[in-house]
Amino acid sequence: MESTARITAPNAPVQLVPVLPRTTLTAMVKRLAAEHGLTVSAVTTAEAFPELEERLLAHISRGHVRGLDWFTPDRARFSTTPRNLQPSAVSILAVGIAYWSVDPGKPDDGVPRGRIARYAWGVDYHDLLKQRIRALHRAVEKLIGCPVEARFLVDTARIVDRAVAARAGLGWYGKNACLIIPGRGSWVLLGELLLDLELEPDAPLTKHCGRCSLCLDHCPTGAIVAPYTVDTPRCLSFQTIEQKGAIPRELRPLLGDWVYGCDVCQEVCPYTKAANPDPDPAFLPRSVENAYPSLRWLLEMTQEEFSATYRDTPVPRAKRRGLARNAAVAFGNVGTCDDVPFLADVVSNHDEPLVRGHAAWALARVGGARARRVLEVRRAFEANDEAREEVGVALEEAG
Ligand code: B12
Ligand code: SF4
Ligand code: SF4
Repeated sequence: MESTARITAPNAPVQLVPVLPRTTLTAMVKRLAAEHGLTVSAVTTAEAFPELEERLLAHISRGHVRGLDWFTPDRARFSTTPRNLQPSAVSILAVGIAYWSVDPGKPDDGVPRGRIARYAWGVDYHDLLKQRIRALHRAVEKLIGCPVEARFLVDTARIVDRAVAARAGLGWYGKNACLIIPGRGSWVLLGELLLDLELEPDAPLTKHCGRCSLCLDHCPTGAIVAPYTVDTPRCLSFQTIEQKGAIPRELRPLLGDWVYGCDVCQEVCPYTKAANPDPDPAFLPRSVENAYPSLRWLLEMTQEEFSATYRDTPVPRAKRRGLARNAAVAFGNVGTCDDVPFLADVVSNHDEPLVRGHAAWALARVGGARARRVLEVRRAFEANDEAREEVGVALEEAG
């Protein structure tokens, strides 16, 4: 149906706007989005998501978001009604930035190295998306010639980004719960622009995974407990980023070399594997430590080095302490008996008890009986209760 652009911003000058057919206006807004560095965009209405509310409440009651304290039933209900955020919203422009670029690969230099999830190699996508969305909003106002009331959202708990993008037809749900965007796979970060502007909604895509189950089969921890359902406490992304305390012992061997996030369920996906590279320089790692950091360096870095290396990237969310803890666990998985003296030093001297405790676990794993003497001494001298307990369990495991 051809209709005109409706501008209802409270202080909008009446009919300064050239009357544009809705489809034309929508095409112009999408073109502007692309010109402002937003790789993909699609439109849905600002109506509520009643089915999603049921899904979220069931997800919470089954314990699948345990550990995310903000993920409460109230928050879930709030997040399924976009007009709670902007009562005047008529349309939502779902946008995304593709971040798949060239993988420099883990250097083959004999240095034990960890692995950072791709989305965190370069600049923090929250800042980048917000900047680009804000610039797009200004461009839309300029196009129309009057103020447009809008709200910018990127990864807030106040709206479910994938659900909005799915209804807008930007992509479709994979069984790994990620939104798969045609031609880009799931290497796309999502955001929204709530607009007081009537745009032509797009239709949801009908595509699905078919019989494939590669992501469920390959998830290192079995966190994809059923198609489309990730059990957060088992997900390595949660454990390496959001977990502030100890990583559960049974998950530590499954962490492999991941020290920040995890990409396995995306890397094995045929649609994501076939993604077109989009070399947005913003997502390229500044140095090897931003993609494949040396585990030794992570365990020795000062706060200043941590801040300088990971400035403006998403990594500071884990804090120096969390990243070093993850490095200790990764050492337990990829280290060899040559690393025993280094790990013994970390167990004895790291300034963070959390890191000393996890290094004790790693030491027992790579050092076996050779680790016993160090661990016995540490059990006698460790002043922190939790670290001492870790040392005690590690001693039993050192055999
Ligand atoms: C909490 C959270 C997490 C948690 C929980 C993840 C989860 N799957 O629930 C943890 C910390 C584990 C996590 C991990 C990751 N996350 Co995260 N995370 C979020 C956050 C803040 C909320 C997600 C949420 O509400 N989850 C609850 C579940 C129930 O919702 P959902 O997975 O979005 O979608 C479900 C329902 O909507 C439902 N559903 C609704 N309608 C329909 C319709 C159909 C047909 C079907 C089948 C299903 C369905 O099914 C889905 C699966 O249960 C969003 C940002 C946001 N505000 O939305 C980012 C977000 C989902 N994360 C993102 C990313 C990149 C990641 C990681 C890849 C990071 C990494 N490399 O380590 C991993 C991927 C793990 C995975 N396989 O999901 C991106 C995803 C982009 C994309 N293309 O999908 C988002 C959207 C952030 C962003 N703005 O770009 N994340
Ligand atoms: S991010 Fe890693 S741990 Fe989490 S569901 Fe995907 S493969 Fe599993
Ligand atoms: S790996 Fe297979 S099942 Fe998993 S999201 Fe990709 S296509 Fe779907």
